[in-house]
Amino acid sequence: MKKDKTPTACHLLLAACLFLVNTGAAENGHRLWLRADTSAQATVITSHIGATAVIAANELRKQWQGSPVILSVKNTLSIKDYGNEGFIINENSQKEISITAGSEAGLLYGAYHLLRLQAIGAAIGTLNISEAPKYKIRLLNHWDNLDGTIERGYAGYSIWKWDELPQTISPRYKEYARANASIGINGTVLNNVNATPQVLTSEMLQKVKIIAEVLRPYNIKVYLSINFSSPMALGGLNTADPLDKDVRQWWKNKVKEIYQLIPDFGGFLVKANSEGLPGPQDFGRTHLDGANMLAEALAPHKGIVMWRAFVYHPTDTDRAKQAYQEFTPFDGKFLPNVLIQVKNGPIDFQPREPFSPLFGAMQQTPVMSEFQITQEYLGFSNHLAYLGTMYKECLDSDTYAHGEGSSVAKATDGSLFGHKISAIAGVANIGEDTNWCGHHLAQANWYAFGRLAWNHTLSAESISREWIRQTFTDNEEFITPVAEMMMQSREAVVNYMMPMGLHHLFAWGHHYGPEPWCEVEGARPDWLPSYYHKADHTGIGFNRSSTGSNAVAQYFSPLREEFNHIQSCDERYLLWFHHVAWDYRMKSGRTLWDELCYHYDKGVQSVRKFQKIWDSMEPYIDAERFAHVQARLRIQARDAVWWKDACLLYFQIFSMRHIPYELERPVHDLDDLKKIKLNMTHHN
Ligand code: GCV
Repeated sequence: MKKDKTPTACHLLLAACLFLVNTGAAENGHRLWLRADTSAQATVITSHIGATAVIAANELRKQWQGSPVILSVKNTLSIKDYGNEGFIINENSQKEISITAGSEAGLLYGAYHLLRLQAIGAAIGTLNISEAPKYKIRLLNHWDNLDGTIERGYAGYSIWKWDELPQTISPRYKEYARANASIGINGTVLNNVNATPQVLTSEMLQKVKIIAEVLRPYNIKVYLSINFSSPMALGGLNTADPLDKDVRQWWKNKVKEIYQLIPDFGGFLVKANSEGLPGPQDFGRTHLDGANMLAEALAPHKGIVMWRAFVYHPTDTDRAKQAYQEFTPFDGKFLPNVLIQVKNGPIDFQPREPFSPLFGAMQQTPVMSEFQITQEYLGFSNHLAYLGTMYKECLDSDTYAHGEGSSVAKATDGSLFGHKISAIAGVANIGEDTNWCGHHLAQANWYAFGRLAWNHTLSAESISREWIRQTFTDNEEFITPVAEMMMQSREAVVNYMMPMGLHHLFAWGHHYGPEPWCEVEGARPDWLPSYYHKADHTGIGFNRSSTGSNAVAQYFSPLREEFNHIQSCDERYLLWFHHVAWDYRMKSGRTLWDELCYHYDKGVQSVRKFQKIWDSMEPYIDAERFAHVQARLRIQARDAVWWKDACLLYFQIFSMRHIPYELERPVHDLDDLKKIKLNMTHHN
């Protein structure tokens, strides 16, 4: 019989499917790194019926492709070593796998661990694993406002739909909880540290309660940022003085109300007397008085206070020294449920800063680090900047607090100073964009933060590789070059924005583009770039050595001396600590000016290289994500040239030297660049 050559609907469908396989199926990135096949039907045995154990079992049933798994919670001594959230995974001679933990939360993390091993092709050989988180509290900080906007958010509006709550529960909440649990995040601060008192109204708390209920089975507690003047704004009191008896009672009542609704509420995050926010100093009191008052209200419920050290006054002395000066005198005086939350660097999430000297200096108070996952100063969600390397750079920095080997990680995870509580926070880059983070590759920063919060000894590279493999493909032809590109990406941003310790060269009104020349009449000096770069005809950089502001003295020896001397100072921080002559000889043999030009140029060339790498990756992944990242890299390449030209042409006014002839020439005129005003509204 002659075959009919006319294509049927079936043929067309098949052709369409083959086309999609070849080119990569349409893909919007919504599934993050959680892409395992869910048709596994694994045998999972457990007698635990709590919601968290049920999630663990169901995740395994749907995704685990191997031997039967037995889940059990035990309180044996061997398990206690792994803390409440740790787990042990073993395989016996009958090829049964057991996940044993001290709590259902441990089972959940064990299940996700096993599934991750499977997803990255590492669930091989006889399994014999034990894990416990390095930090007890692993938090996201959302800078989400109650009106749905997000401060420094670049992935759309907030995922928290306060208008719809408590009646309507967005399916996103559960997806969010699952993604976080899969990387070990166990807490989230729902609202902006620039907090409105309204977050504590009874009506709002009913809404918070609903979110807490969705997150709870995933072992995620909710926390809130509070406004220090809430007793006045909400309670009608005429003061918020932390030593006032009525104020103290108001907070106790409010806390009680919260715990009646949310019995496992985590606690408060507080930004006080910082950037115009109210605080105890408004009433002649101290950070200590304020933090301890809240701690006292929360303690009976096992809640904590995370009091931020991001404080600085509008003076013309060195802003980098202020937090240390304000907080170290209170060391040892805070109540046991207070943690001091410190940004990774002494200023403010710049592309590169040395670690804050508060890490290591406050030894009798638990200090937690705050990292930015959102890229406020790193090109928003337009630029590729894999931050695993940046988090590691800070966590691995040696504070020398107890001699060599006193890393920031050890100074904050409780091990160096013997603290019972330990925490780490990351300012979320999550919004309602379909792909959650704006840039597909920015999902890696959320992932890397979670993985390092669980285990800060992991390498940034191994995290990037496991993330790529789960998110895109197991093809090494893709993983290796993309991982290399990610590993170099943050350094590239530092190079084209502010290399060698330069900082805060951002435009007024937003933190996206360059404006090293920015002068605003009447503005606080420490919100202006010239306060930081101090470029003049003799050189450039902020003298924080012993002949200058002496900020180096806030570090322990021998780091203090290392930073203090221009010859021994790590060149990555040179202009952070020194005002350096334009013809100073760098280790490369070049003059400072030439070296600066080389760094800016290198930043631009790196992004060009990323474009080439990415374009050659087209055959390996779906067309949609490929095109999206490609478009973002184009923006980044243009922005990198903008940054380079703006900074070099401007600093050239002072250096009066030419850009080395072998480097790319500027393509912009300084006067044109000075006219650029982006339409983004925000203070400084
Ligand atoms: C939440 C910087 C940011 C502000 C942010 C502040 C903070 O100044 O620009 O948007 O406010 O840090 O961390 O409190």
